[in-house]
Amino acid sequence: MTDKPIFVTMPSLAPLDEYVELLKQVWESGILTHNGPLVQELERQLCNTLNLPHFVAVANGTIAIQMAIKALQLKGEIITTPFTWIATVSAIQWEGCIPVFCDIDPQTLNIDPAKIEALITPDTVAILPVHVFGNPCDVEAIESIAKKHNLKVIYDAAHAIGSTYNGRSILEYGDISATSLHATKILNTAEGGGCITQDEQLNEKLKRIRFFGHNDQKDVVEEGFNGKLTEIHAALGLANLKYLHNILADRREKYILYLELLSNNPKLSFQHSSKGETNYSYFPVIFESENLLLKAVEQLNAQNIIPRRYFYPSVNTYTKIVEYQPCPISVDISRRILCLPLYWSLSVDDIRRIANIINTLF
Ligand code: T4K
Repeated sequence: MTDKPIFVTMPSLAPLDEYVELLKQVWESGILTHNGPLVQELERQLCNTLNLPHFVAVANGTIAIQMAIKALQLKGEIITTPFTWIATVSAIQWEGCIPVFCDIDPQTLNIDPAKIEALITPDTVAILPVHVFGNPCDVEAIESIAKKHNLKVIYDAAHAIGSTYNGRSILEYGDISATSLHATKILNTAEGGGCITQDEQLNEKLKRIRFFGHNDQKDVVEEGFNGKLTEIHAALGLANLKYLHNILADRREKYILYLELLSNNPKLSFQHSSKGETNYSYFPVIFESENLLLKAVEQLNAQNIIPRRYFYPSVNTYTKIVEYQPCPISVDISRRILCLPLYWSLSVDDIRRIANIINTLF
């Protein structure tokens, strides 16, 4: 047993002195927020690193989804996945839209494109899939359905910085992608997020929505709110961004090691990627039954190892806030899936130990 708990994740943090060096600029300028120089620099560097045309940095990933819905002026039904964090669905509802749940593909754990069309009604305005655990959705199939039915596409790319599709950042796809820079994500600003679009005018609109609907002259030209990221958060993002490639490579190695250690276990199965390349941001394991999962959690917890049941329960069953709609695959998977610890400072020995605890259970 370890003294310190091993959590499902730990933030990747740059050396403190590199962060402090950036903070000195904030102390010197006195600019703490309102699209200051460090926010702009973070946006520029994210565009360069990920080869994106634009990046609008915002306060968190949830507000990024809300801003995307607002910018596209959506009112009506939005087809989304129930296998997600509650934020995907609460953002839809906060923007006055209705979530319609489409079941998932049991292999990729993403929305199943083959099930989308049956859910389209005259009130459908958009599709909002999630690149679950960084695994890219089948963006081509989704785009062709959207084109055929004249629907907008917003990707919840909260997990997906560093994931690619056809060699391009997955954040380039859809009318808008919304990502998260939360402490638990591959790249973090403690709290933070971003909206990404290819469309110049939409990009300008997103910037206005982030800042109360102000234009450059501070006139209020449309409905907006406060979605700003602070300079303190942007400084952390800039410090951490230098290490993004190392972190991605490290996750990939650790993910592959887990797979090697666990893939012969007949009681377990794993997320499959479709066409794109994941960023390996989580290591989800699907157990043969919920009972086995609960046993694994008990054994791991006894050793001070704290995995997490992402995503459980399936969001279509949150009947206090959504109308129940059946999605049997998502409900089944959500009961049997567990994310094992995976982060920069996790040692290879700990991964071997965790895999060993699981393998010796059965
Ligand atoms: N869409 C999707 C698909 C999402 O998954 C999320 C968020 C969003 C949208 C919305 O993005 P944000 O608005 O959050 O930017 C975490 C995160 O709060 C949340 O960002 C994330 N998804 C979700 C999947 O997980 P919890 O409840 O698991 O956090 P917590 O506090 O239990 O942390 C997990 C482990 O991480 C802890 O055991 C220890 C470690 N940790 C956590 C924090 C916050 C640290 O070491 N340091 C920290 O500061 O929610």
